[in-house]
Amino acid sequence: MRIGIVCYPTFGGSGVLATELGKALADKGHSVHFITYQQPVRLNVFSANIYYHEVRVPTYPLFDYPPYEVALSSTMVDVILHHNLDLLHVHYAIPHASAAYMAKQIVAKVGKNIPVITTLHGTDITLVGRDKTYAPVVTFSINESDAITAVSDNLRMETYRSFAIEKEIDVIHNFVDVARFSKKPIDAFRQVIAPNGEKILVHASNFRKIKRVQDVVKIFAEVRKQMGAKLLMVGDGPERPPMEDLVKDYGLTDDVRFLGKQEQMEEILVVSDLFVLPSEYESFGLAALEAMAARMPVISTNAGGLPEINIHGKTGYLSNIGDVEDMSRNAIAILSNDEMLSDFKKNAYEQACKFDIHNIVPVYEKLYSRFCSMICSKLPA
Ligand code: GMT
Repeated sequence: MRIGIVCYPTFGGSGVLATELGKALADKGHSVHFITYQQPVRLNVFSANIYYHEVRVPTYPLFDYPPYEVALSSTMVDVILHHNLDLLHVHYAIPHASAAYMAKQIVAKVGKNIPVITTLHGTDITLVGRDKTYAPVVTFSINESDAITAVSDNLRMETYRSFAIEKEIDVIHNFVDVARFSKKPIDAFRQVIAPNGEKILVHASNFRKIKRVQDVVKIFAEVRKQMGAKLLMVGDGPERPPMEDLVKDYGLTDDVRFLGKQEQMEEILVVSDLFVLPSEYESFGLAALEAMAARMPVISTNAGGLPEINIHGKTGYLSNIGDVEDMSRNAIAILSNDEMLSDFKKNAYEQACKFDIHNIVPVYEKLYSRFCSMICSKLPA
């Protein structure tokens, strides 16, 4: 099939998932056309089946706000027609679903039918999309999509709760390439980070308020009182300065490393012991799933879709939002008992395998085949 994928090209989970999906589809023989304003961060491979189309947004002195959505729709039209796409799969409703709707109408005028699949990822529904500035367009464009998917049962329910959606929303959980994240750890790297055998905790996010990164530092401070430990903070974002202040206030500067945005997450995760995700909301928590594939138990909140991946008392622990005391207690319990740590690591890995790329990508292919059965009868196995 010839598939157009539209996503945010940044480190956010929706862009990561969309890019990994495109790469997997290309490996299976489909032609995949990424349509984004920058090369997606995870699009770091060469494949004869992958095409990248950059959305250029011309500026003009009259515009205070360059019309990105118009440029996006126009680029979609161009790619649909010149590469004879079979379908468009847009990730994150704003503005991708409405831009796709516009493109669909334009190509229909020249007799081309392009099915549009919209995958909802989280803040497009729970935060930004709900804002009344965007809500009417979000509702309309979701309803006009030929198929709608959500990355968790929780997000599906939240979408029905917040918008007047008239169609069925299919849940297709996010996935991880388990083989990539469960590679053999490089001992030398662990030695550099934790030279005295300290336990390594990791957090990865875009450091926005919703991630409650200060809670990560508070939990780490409690762990550090009980044992030698190091904290790796991966990512960047607006909450970094107050978090750095907190690290200094606790006197933890030597034990906390800010690694910035990282493309090779697997190399960090495989040498680490515990992943901490105290978010106020996660539709899914892809970062936690990647950690689990690298055999890391997860200390998280019970918010949103997190209980769909992190199993309390098995792959990690779930606590109420902001309950730093409980999350600290759980982290210390896992890290101070080697047998328990090893059981949780094994369980985390087994749970991640349920969400392996090879199990989930065929579900997307099956969904695509609903809209182009003739073409899809020739789908690669
Ligand atoms: O978490 C973020 O702020 C980034 C956001 C995004 O849109 O890229 O992530 C959302 O989509 C991910 C992939 O489906 C999910 O794993 C994240 O849980 C979700 N984030 C939120 O719901 C806050």
